[in-house]
Amino acid sequence: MLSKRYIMIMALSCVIFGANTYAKEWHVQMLNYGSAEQGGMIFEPAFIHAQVGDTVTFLPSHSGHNAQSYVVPEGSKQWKSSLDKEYSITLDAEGIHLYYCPPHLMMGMVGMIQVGSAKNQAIIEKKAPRLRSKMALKPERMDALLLKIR
Ligand SMILES: [Cu+2]
Repeated sequence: MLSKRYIMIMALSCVIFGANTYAKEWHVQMLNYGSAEQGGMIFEPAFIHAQVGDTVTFLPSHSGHNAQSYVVPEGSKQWKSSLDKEYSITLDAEGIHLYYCPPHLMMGMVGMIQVGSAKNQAIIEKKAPRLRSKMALKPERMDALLLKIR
């Protein structure tokens, strides 16, 4: 038999730790250059598979960048960070966020956050080509992101 005291402690632990046990904090660096293979002007990591309740924080590791949503999951609001400022979003709906760095879209600076299941994949695939057409350099980065959707 479990003692009442033990049960009480377990119940309290659930209250204190339960809600946040599985919420994860992700960090995306905004960089002027990555590895030789990645090239310049990148979000690192560029693709994240997160869950509802997780937080993603964009870090201005190098200056001159910001992040702005292009497509968000149904039920989520469009978002935009300020230049050179740390910025966090809490992922509140399942689906995919496709985002970019406005100053460096032309140089292929795009990223993707999949939250849970890829509910809006069809919309993403319909709208991605338009963003891709503005990527004068490294447009293949968009193709690579689309292939990572699960
Ligand atoms: Cu940038």
